[in-house]
Amino acid sequence: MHFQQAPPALGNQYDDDRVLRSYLRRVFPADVLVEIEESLREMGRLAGGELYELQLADRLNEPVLTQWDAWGNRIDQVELTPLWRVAERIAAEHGVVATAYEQKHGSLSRVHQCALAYLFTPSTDIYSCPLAMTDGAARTLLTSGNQQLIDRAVPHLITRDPREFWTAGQWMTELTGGSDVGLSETIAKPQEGGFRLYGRKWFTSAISSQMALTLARPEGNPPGGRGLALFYLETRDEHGRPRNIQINRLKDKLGTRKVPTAELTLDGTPAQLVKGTTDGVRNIAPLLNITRLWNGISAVALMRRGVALSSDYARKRVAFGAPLSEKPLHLDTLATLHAEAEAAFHLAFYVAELAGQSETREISDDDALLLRVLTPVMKLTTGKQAVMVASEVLETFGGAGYVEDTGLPVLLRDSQVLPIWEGTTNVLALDTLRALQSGENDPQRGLVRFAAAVTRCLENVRDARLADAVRVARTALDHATSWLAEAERVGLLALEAGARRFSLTLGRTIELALLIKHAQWSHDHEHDGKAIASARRFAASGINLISDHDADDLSELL
Ligand code: MFK
Repeated sequence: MHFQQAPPALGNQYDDDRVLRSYLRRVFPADVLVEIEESLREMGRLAGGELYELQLADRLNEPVLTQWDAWGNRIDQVELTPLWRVAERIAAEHGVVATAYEQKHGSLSRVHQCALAYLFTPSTDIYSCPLAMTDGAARTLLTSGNQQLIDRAVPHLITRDPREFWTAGQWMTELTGGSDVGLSETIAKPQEGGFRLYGRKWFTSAISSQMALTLARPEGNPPGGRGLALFYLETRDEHGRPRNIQINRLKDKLGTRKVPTAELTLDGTPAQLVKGTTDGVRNIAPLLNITRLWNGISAVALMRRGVALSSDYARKRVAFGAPLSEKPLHLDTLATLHAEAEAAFHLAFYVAELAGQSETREISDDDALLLRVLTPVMKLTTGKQAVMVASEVLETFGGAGYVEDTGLPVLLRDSQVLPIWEGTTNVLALDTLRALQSGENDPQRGLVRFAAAVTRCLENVRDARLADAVRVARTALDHATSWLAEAERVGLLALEAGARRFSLTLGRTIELALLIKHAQWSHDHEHDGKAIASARRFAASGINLISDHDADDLSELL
C-alpha cells in the first residue's frame, strides 16, 4: 500500500475569494464592476496558476550582486530571480500601479488597483515592495508640484508598457537614524544644476529600481527632520553604470529574500531637490502613507493566501478517520483565522477608499483627518494579524507547514516584515497619537472622527445575531475614549506607554465595525450569513486590548 498525500492547490484567486467579491459588489456600481471584473479575474487566474507555479519553482533562487567585472571595473550589477522578472512585466502590463493613476473610475480606481495588488502579491514573493515604492514615488512627485520631475519620472512609473516601466526606491533608513529619520547623516552639496549626495544608506528598498527618493541634509542645514531635504535621483547612467553609488552588500534577511535590499555608499551621487531645501520628512510623507497602505493590502493578501491553502488542504487531509474539514476543532481554528483575515480586509480596503477620495480631491476635511488616523492604525493592526495568521496557518499543516519545499514557511517569514518595515508597531502607535492631534494639539478631535466612523458602521445594523458584536465594538470604543482622556490627564508617560494597546484597540474596533456593516449588507443583498458568522467570531477574538495600568509598573519591570 502506498499512501500519497495530495498537496494544497489554488484555483482562480478572484473567483474563489468570497470576501473580495462580496466587498466589491457593495462598493462598486454594478456596471463598473462588470467593467473591472475582467482584469481581476485575469489576475486571479495568474495568481492561482502560472505565477504560483513559477513561485514554487523559484523558491531557492535569490538576487545576486556582482560588484566587479572580470577586468576590475566596479559594476554593482544585481541579477533578479526569474519570478521577479516575470512579476515586473505582469505588474506593468496589468496596471498594478497604473490603475490608480489612470482614474478611469474616479476615486474607486484606488480600490480597483488595491484589489489587483491584493491578488498579485501572494504569488510574487514581495515584488509588492518595488511596486509600493513606485506608487509612493509617483504620488509624492505629483504632490510636490515639481513639474520638471513629474514630466521626467511619473510617465515611467505609471506606464503599462514594460519596456518603459521604472520602479522607484526609497532610501530613508541610515545607521544612525533607523526609525528616527531625523538623525540621518547623508550630506547634500550643491553643484551646478543640482546637488551631490555623500553618505551611507543602511537599509534601502529594492536596489533594482531606476530612480529613488531619498533624504539628505543640505550643507549648513540644522539637525533633525526639518533640516533634511527630499531628493530625487536616478540610479544608473545611460550605460547602466551606477551614478556614484556603491552597493556594499545585499541584506541577509529572515524573509523577503527575493527583494534586493541593500547597503549603499553614496559618493557624490547626482540628485535634485524635489521640494524646497528643508522639511524632507514632511515632504516624503505621501510616500510613507502610500507604502503603509500597500503594507496593509499585502498583509491581508498574505493572510488570504494562507487561509486559502489551509482550507483546501483541510478537505484533502484525512486523519483520525475523516478529512480535517470535518473535524470540529480544526474547523474552529480555520474559521477564527478566516474571521481575522476578513476583518483585516475590510479595514485595509476602507483606507484604500479614503485614499482614493483624497487623490481625486473628493474627500471632506473630516474624512481627510480620518484617513490620516486610520493609515497608521491599519498598518500596525494588519501587520500583527498577518504574523499571527501565518504562524497558525503553518500549524494547521502539522509538520508539513514547517518544511521548506512545501512553500509554506515563506509565508511566515515574509509576513514578519510587515510589522517592521514602513514603521514598526510602536513607531506607528506614536504616529497614531500624533495623527489624532493633527496639528491642533487636541487628540480628542481625531478620536471624534474615528468614533463617528465606527458609529456610522453600526447604526443600521438590525440582525439580532450581530447584537453582541455591536456591543463589543461600542464597549471597546468607549474604553478607548475614556482611556485617552485619562492618559492625557495623567501625562505623557501614560500616554506613550499605552499607545500600542490603544492603537491596536482602535484598529480591531474599526475592523469589527466595518465587518459588522458589511455582514448586514451581505445578509440583506446576497442572503449570505457567512460574514455574520465571521463578525460574531471576530468579536470574540479580543477587540479591547486596553489596560488601565499602563505606566504604573514600568519602573518596576525595567
Ligand atoms: C524588503 C526588505 C525588508 C527590510 C525593510 C527594508 C526597508 C527599506 C525601506 C525602508 O527604509 S522602510 C522605512 C521605514 N521607516 C519609516 O517608515 C520611518 C518610521 N518613522 C516615522 O514614521 C517617524 O514617525 C518619522 C520619521 C516620520 C518622524 O520623524 P520626525 O523628524 O520626528 O518628524 P515629525 O516632526 O514627526 O514630522 C515632520 C512633519 O511630517 C510633520 O508635519 P509639520 O512639519 O507640518 O508639523 C508631521 O505631521 C509630518 N508627518 C510625519 N509623518 C506623517 C506626516 N504627515 C502625514 N503623514 C505621515 N505619516
